[in-house]
Amino acid sequence: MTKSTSGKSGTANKAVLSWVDQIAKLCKPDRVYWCNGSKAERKALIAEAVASGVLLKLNPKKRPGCYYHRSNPNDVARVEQSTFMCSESQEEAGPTNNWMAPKEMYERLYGYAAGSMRGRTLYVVPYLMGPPGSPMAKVGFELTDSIYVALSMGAMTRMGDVALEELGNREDFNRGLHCMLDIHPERRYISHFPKDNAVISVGSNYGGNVLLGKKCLALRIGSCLGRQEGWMAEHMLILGVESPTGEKTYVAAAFPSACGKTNFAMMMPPARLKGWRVWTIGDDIAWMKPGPDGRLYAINPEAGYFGVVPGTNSQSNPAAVEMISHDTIFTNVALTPDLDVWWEGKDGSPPRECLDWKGNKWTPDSREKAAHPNSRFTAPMANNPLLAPEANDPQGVPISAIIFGGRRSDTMPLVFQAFNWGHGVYVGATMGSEMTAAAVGGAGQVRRDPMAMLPFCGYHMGDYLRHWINMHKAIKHPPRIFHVNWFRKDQQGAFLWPGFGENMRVLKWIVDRCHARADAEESALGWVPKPDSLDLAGLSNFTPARFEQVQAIHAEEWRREIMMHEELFIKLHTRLPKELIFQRELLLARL
Ligand code: GTP
Ligand code: SPV
Ligand code: MN
Repeated sequence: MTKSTSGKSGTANKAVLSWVDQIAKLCKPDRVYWCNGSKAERKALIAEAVASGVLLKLNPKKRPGCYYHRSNPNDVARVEQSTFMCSESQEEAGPTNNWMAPKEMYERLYGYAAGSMRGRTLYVVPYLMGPPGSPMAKVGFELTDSIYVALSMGAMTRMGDVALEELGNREDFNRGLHCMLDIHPERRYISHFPKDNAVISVGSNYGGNVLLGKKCLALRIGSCLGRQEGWMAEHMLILGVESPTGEKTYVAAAFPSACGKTNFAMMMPPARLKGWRVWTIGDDIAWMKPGPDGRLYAINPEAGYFGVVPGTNSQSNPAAVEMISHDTIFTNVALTPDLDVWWEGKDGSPPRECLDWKGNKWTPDSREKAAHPNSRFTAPMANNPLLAPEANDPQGVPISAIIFGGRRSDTMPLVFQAFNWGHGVYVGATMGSEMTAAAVGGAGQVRRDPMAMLPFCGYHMGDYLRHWINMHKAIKHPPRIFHVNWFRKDQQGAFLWPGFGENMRVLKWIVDRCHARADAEESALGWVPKPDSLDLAGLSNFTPARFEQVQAIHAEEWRREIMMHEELFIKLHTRLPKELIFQRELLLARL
């Protein structure tokens, strides 16, 4: 029943069929193509994308199975000002989301969608978020006129018949519609309708705006579902740490966009920490639910990585270098004359000449960057040499530690541990980070980004923080909570901490803390490693003075920091859990 062939529907699910029919009548495509997710189909779709110029085949000797894509230069990142939560009331969406009444938004977007696929193909993309058979998995459909989106969804999710099989005749699927229109910022809307489990995205063809399983379903709609159903949808990587004795400890970490999740999840530890290994379960999103044993279990709903390219090299992320050496789609990097790709921070020296991400001639003297700072790779997780087999475990993995971390040049030390869950929620809730190229506008400015979810929480942020506090009661053995900052700088503007693989030293302390075998001392912020409880041997130039500098807590910086906590709290005041105000008082007293 669920075997589709040559673009025909492979489902008898009436709710699906009638909705697809309704959208096709609205958008009026010349052709409706149902994706089945087979290898043969992928090959055929790629050939079609190459023929129409959407993809360029890269040099098969240098990058077998790889393709190059350029997005419209006005469409290179998520756009938060065009992202809307169309809840029943504005109060539900809260002060951190844009809101429009659902009826009004439907009218506007159906207006744009009407007839917009004339002369085009509508791809019906069924997809499954989560391992097949997982009680936490969810099915979505993306109806899109973008072959780039159909192909990307094929790498990022479990796409095709597998999703139809999982859904059967149920009606609880996410209804996603994506219309490219003319890729104009004025007609760009990424709109979510939590009551209908629906998403409509128009006017973009870039990443998080249009791969509707990712930020739209797995986080914005997912966070709404999680609150109702007693689980958590988080902007977190998931990794497994293997110790020299073979013990495995699972860790989830929330860092804001372009702040190091993919790198941390694929970390290669330094030789010094012999026998310690990291395995990837997910690099961007975690769905977490209390299990029968009282621990918090996490799955990665995705099946691929849409990762930041610049800075990827054999020092920073050797596993990613290997992963993207084949069967990868590159978006907005530079193109070399021999049909390979280049980006700032790649191994080796820059090409003498190439085409930049816009297609203009570029030389090392050019003032602009060759690759867009938010250029990305799209690769299936199966190609990650560090993939943990548990990434396909329907039950997920039990989380021992949750780590929060922002990008902060000052104020925040390298690492500290929260005293308890309530304090940890405060640490996550008040997290600040410098904005990055992953979203349009504001790069470099510090803003509050609670749990790295500011752009992704689908309802009132105050209620979200309440949900975090409530979850404690549902988890008998809650994960320990930590905060890290890889980005603190010295007076000269250089990073104090070497980062990347060396982050294993911090992760080891975190894991050892979870197993009650690492020392710590109390500070105003929380538990911090004693100078000798963090293994720093073999780190060149990392003197004890440097360690003190990276861990320092400066009173005047913290006075400013707490004022910034206050700004967020004032914004959320009508629904801010009182527990957080209490935590703030405790912090003030400790400082
Ligand atoms: P999204 O996919 O946008 O959610 O981002 P992400 O959190 O997965 O970020 P990613 O790992 O791709 O890192 C983004 C940028 O941070 C890259 O340019 C990295 O080079 C840089 N970065 C990652 N880890 C470290 C680190 O430990 N130290 C320093 N200095 N930079 C890092
Ligand atoms: C992010 O911005 O957090 C990303 C990239 O992971 S995107 O898919 O564009 O949202
Ligand atoms: Mn992300």
